[in-house]
Amino acid sequence: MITFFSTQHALHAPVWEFYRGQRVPCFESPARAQFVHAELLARGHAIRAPEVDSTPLLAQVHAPRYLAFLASAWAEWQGLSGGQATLQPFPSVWPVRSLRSDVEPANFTAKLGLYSMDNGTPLDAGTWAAAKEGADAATSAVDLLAQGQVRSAFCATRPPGHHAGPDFMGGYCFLNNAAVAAQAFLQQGCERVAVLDVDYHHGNGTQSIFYRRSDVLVVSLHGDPQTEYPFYLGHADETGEGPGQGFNLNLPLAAGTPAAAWFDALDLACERITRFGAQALVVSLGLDTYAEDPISTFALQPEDFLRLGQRLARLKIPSVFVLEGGYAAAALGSNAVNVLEGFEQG
Ligand code: OKP
Ligand code: ZN
Repeated sequence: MITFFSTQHALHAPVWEFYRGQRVPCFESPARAQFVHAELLARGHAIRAPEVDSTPLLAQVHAPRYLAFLASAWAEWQGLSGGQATLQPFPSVWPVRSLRSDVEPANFTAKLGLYSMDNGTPLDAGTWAAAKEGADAATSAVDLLAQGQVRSAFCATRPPGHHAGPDFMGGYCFLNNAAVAAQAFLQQGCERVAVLDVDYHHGNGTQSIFYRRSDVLVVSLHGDPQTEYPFYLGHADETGEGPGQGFNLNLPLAAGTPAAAWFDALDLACERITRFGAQALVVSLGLDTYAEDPISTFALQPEDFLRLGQRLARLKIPSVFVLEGGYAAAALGSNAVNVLEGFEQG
């Protein structure tokens, strides 16, 4: 499969996050993309650098003031941190219910809270550059498919994107690459695009971006938000709103769900995508459904990722895969490439 990768991902390398009351090394690390890159090379897949600028599409997916904040956040943080490169900004205050989020404060910490859904998504000096490269990869992949030579492509990028909403970051995500890809397909003339999110965590950002629209169907299989991140979205009764009514499908599964039940849900997801008549598919490819994932509870084995790819191939829709989660880093490459090769086997 033709894949997109850039070493710029490594410019986003925050050192630690909070986990159960402790400072722990970031689960979402540069090593993840390195393992994927190595496996793509080893198994003979073509690797290209992203070359198409996603700026116009980003403006359709994210709010201007959020993009402006992200692009300048590190420079602004330097004023508060005294330029100490090891200090990471974390939000400490949020505009919850009854507080105003329509006015952007001048204070940096206040802005950081306004544009964050959690304190688990540290910004780094190169966050903007790395995230922008991921959005450029998504745009490049769709452009490649639009040229008509190939019917699938994969973006081996990080940080992930599916938790990033119209105007907020969260869950290790800053720019919503899957939404950028969907928007790019529309721009190329598709009338109906499906996003299928198979990451362990509900893609709340993608859902929110398209919640009131019928041109992009969003379908997600994920750990039940009653117990799993992102907790505040991803329930089965979220079906879309206004013109988007009926164009959002959530298939939450209890923590610990075995692989057989996961594949049953995948069938339901695929049937909905077929009934929608999607002309293009964006797959938010999280591999944290793997049994050995350190922060997730599903039970997929390496061979199940081949089977996932094979099932998606049966949809017979031009498909762009974008990398989301997956934190058993050493197995991430082989699990991801298994999906791609399963897809190519059809
Ligand atoms: C991102 B993706 C608190 C730990 C919570 C949030 C999980 C984000 C998963 N520091 N982490 O969907 O794989
Ligand atoms: Zn995830």
